[in-house]
Order: sequence, then C-alpha cells, then structure tokens
Amino acid sequence: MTNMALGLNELIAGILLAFAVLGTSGQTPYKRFEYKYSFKPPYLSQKDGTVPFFEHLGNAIASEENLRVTPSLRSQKGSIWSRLQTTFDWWEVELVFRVTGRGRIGADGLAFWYTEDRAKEGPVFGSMDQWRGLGLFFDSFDNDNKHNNPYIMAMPNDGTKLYDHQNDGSTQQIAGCLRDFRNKPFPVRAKIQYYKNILQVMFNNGMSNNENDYELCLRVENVFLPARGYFGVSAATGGLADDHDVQKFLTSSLTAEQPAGGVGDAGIPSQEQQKFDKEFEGYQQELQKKKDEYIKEHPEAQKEKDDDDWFEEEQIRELRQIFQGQSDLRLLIQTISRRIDEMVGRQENTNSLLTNLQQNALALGQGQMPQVPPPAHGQVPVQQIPSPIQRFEVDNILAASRELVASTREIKNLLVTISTKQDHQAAQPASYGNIDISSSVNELKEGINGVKRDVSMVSQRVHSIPLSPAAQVECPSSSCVSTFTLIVVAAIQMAVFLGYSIYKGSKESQTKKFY
Ligand SMILES: [Ca+2]
Ligand SMILES: [Ca+2]
Repeated sequence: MTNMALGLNELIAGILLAFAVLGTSGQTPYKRFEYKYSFKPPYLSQKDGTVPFFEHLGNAIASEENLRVTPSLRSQKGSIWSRLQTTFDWWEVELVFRVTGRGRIGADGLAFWYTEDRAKEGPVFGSMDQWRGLGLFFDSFDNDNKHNNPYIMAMPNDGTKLYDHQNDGSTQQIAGCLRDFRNKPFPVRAKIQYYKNILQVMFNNGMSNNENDYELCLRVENVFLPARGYFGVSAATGGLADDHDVQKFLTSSLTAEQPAGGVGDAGIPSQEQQKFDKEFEGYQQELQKKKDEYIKEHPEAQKEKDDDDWFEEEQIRELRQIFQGQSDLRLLIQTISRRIDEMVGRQENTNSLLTNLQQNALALGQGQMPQVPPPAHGQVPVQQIPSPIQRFEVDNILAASRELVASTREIKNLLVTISTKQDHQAAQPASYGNIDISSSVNELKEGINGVKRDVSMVSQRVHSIPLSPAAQVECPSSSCVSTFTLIVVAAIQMAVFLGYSIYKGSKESQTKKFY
C-alpha cells in the first residue's frame, strides 16, 4: 500500500490492516473487488437506463443484462466510462463480452481503456485518439489486409501518437496475439492485469463455458501507465457491423501485502471479501427495492417486465434445452425398458407353454399317461383324463393346413395356366377345330368342387378338435389321417385331370395333323 488516496472503504480496510499481522508478500498479488469500477448483471442498468458508477455515451445502450456498446448498424460509436478515477496503483479487469455479427468478417472492433481522459468520442474504436494511458484493442477488421485479424493488441500512448488505423497499429503495438473473438458460443473473456509495471492479458476464447479456461495472450514488462486513470470500453462499426456487447466489467485492485483475515481461495482476504460482498449485496438490494418501488408507482411498467420475462437469458435457455433433452432421453429409455420387460414376459410364457407341450409329448411317448402318476399296486387306475390337444396333433394340424394352402395355391396356378391355355386355344379355333375342352373343364370344376367339399370337411374337423375333447378321444388320429388322405386324393385327382386334359389336347392336335 503506497500513496493511496484513501476513500471511506479503503480507510476501513486500512484500519483492518493495521490490526493484521503482516505476512511475507508472495509472488501473486492479493485481490480486492472494486465494485465502484465494476458492472455486471443482473440489474446492470437501472430503470432510467444508467449504469451505477459509469457513464455511457454515443450509440451505447444499457440493459439489465448487458451493455451494448454498439448495435450491429453501420458507422456506430459507443463507449462506457467509469465515473471515478482509480484510487489504487495496480489492478486487474476481467472483461466478459461478445462480438457477434452475421458476416464472416465484422468491424471495427472493441477497445478497453485505462486513460487519464475519459468519455471523449473519437476515431479509435469509437474513442478519442492521442490518449494518455493504455488502449487494448480487439480489432475485428483487417485494414492492412495481412490476414491477421481478428487481433488483440496493446498500445500505450503518452498523448503524442496517432493510431495508425490503416495498418491496424501493427508498428505501434507493444504486444499482441492473433485470436478470434467473434461469434463464439459463449462470451469471450479477457483478464487484463497491470501489476508492478507488468501488463499481462489472459484470454478465454469462449469455446467452452469454463470461466477459468484462460490462456496467455501477451505479457510485457516495464510498462508505465498513468498512476491514476479511468476505465472505459468503446466500440465502433464501419461499413460492416457487429454487435459489441459487454456483459461484465469486473475490477479488482491488486496489492502485495497480505491483508487481515486470512486469504480466500483466489488470494482474496476472506474477511475483506466478506465485507465488500456484503456491501455489494446491500447495494444490489437497495437497487431492487428502488425497482420494486418504481413498479409500484408505475403499474404499467409491470406489464413491460412481464413481457421481458418472455425473453430468457441465453445460458438459462441452454440449460433448459439440455434438461429437456435429457428428460426426453430418460422417457425413451423408460419406454424401451418397459417394452423389453413385456417381451421377456411373453418369451417366458411361450417357454412355459412349450415346456408343457414337450412334457406331454414325452409322457405320451413313454407310457401314454400324461400328467397321471402310476397307480399304486392293487388299486384301480384312475381314469385317464385326455389332454385337450397333443403336440403332435398341433403339428399335424399345422402341417395339414400348410399343405392345404400349398395345394390350393397349386390349384389356383393350374387354373390360371389352364385358362391362359384355353384363351390361347380359343384364339386359334381353326387349327384345333372341335376340341372338347368344355367337358374337361367341367370335369376339372367337379374335381375342384370335390376338393372344396373335402377341405371344408377337414377344416370343420380341425376346428372341432380343440373344442371337444370327447370327439378327439373317439378318434384322435383319424382326422389327421383323413386330412392327409384328402390332400393326397386331391393331388392325385388334380394330376389325373391335368394329365387327362393335356393328353386329350395333344391327341386332338395330333389328329389335327393328319387332316
Ligand atoms: Ca483494424
Ligand atoms: Ca491486419
């Protein structure tokens, strides 16, 4: 702690420090959040559109969720500046922002400022030229056509230099890095640290939602910036235009000494952190209270607020979508598992049925006594209960019906062939003369009718088998045998008729030849 101009908060911190036992100062500085140099959502802006402790100008628009430094319209300039000059020597600013545009190329870019002057519009990314302090540029547009943009570069200025826009300031930078910061799935982050005359910029490229996913962009020693200054962010668009949105601007002061109350996780003294967190919370509550009062006084504003609720924050929407997707998956898996259970149940049923049938068949094969224990010696055997249907019977029935279907199909095919032949013959009446086709067709008809009758009889019997066990007991095998017989008979009949008709046809044609 050096020649620090102590504010009230710093005074309290100083008193706290006075009671503290000073430890050895480590390599990493101690951080303290400076809420008077910071803004972040929710309630980034107040109802009147102002951002507490900040002033925005030009085309910048403040909302509760972010600060749109420029909208994606042509030739826009906007900026936001801290109202208070810094009261600390070393600092770190975490800048969370998005640069989004529909084009593959955007313009012009966004700048972070730490300068002695403040809030002056100009040609350097929307802010004044010949600044005194630091400009850190996120330059989207490749003015010098060296295919090296988007580019991040640092350029301190003592108020004498004019920014070389045409060459993207390539000769004026003290350091830089080639990083794409446009159109990223998550906001990009830059951690700009100025500590003991070392300027370091860490960058998070917004490809993951991991807030700690930083990599080094630049580090320069012996950088001498004004001892006191203002923080600012500006942006500009040109012929091409991007939305330049700042979501968070978080400033911490850095000190070498270990403050009182131990050290928190991130090297922040926990007691101080708590105090300032409380202060910040109180401030936020105050803001919310004022908001509520405003709504009470202006009931029509409530409607507006409700309308706002229709538009959810992007991260919340992402989370909701992920949650929905997972719920859908869960439901699907539940359905599949239910189906599998059903299938397993059915399989088990089928298995038990088959086992029963198999046992019955085995018992039948062994002693014709299914499901009946052998009678004890000297006892009158219990009357056998014939099982309603046996496996071989089922097989027979199935085979018989299959054969029936096959024979019917054969018959149909034959009929089709015959009818086409008939048509063919009818088309050539001169060559065949008075062939007695009609009689053979009639004979065929009769034969088919006979088969039909037989088939219906068989089907009647097949139906009667499982329904009346008594009938089955009388003649368990006759139906099966008769089915076979019938089919054989039908087949023979068909063959005979066919052979006859073909023989007759050929004979007729042969006799024709002799005429
Ligand atoms: Ca440029
Ligand atoms: Ca360039």
